[in-house]
Amino acid sequence: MCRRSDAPFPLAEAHGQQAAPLRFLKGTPGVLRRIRGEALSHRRRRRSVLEGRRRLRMARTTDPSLGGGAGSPDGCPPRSHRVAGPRDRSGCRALSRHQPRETTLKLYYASGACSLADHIALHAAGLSFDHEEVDLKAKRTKGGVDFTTINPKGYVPALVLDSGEVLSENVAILDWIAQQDTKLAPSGPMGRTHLLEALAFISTELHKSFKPFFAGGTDDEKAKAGEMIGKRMGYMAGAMQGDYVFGSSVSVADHYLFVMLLWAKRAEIEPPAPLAAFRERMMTLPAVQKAMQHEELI
Ligand SMILES: N[C@@H](CCC(=O)N[C@@H](CS)C(=O)NCC(=O)O)C(=O)O
Repeated sequence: MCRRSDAPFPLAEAHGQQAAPLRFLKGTPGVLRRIRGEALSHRRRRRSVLEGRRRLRMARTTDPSLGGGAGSPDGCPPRSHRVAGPRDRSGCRALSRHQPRETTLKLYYASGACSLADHIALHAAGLSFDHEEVDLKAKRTKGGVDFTTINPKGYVPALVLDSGEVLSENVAILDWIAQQDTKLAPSGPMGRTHLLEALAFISTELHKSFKPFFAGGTDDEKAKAGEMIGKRMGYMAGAMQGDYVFGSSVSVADHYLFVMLLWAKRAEIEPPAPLAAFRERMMTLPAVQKAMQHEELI
């Protein structure tokens, strides 16, 4: 007859199953193997959950901008910001709704790089965020962290979301920001699609064409690239629907295009007149001023 062993079988009990003594399973190796296999996979799953929690707590402990550090020995946000109740996935108690939310949104950038577009967009969206400069040659953050542990691609921009998820690629980050503040995207049922169309053009046809200027291209390569950039800027100038890409209001596509125009100036490429005027207009926007001042560009 079945007889419960005194020895606990914690994994089964943790999953609400009856504790099954191994002794009882003697002589039924197939069943034993199956149950052991199941127990192992529970164990493995549990280990990976615990590892995820440990990593999030570690990040919070070492990086105050990720919601912890200061005065929180367990790596969670300060006690005063938490409420009683169940713990979240990282093992911390929930944040109180009556306390200011800890900012975990964080932009990794390099001064004057394409990440300036995201920097401007975050300000334009009125989001509260932290930022840290990255040394792109050494692949180290200002704080001395190996940047490839944050973005394995090793390039900026990288945006750490509140969830801890790391977003890379200008098109995705700018689209995400525009979803947080829909004023930064054109309206209408096709608005987002047209925004992605513009962002993809700026990313793949303009941004990438600058490579010879930043990656030690020859004079010939630079001349060819400059010609191509001029043509594509000509297209962009003709497609402008008003003062900005989509008419009278500024979108994240304008932020990205503006950075391309700053690069054009640096590379001594003369943009078409409407885009030169657009660059000056953009320079007056508070979000642009704030981001450029922070990056010590003005
Ligand atoms: N595909 C990426 C490219 C980003 C990119 O080109 N980043 C440059 C700065 S503008 C960078 O970090 N370069 C350093 C490297 O690639 O090592 C995107 O569109 O976001």
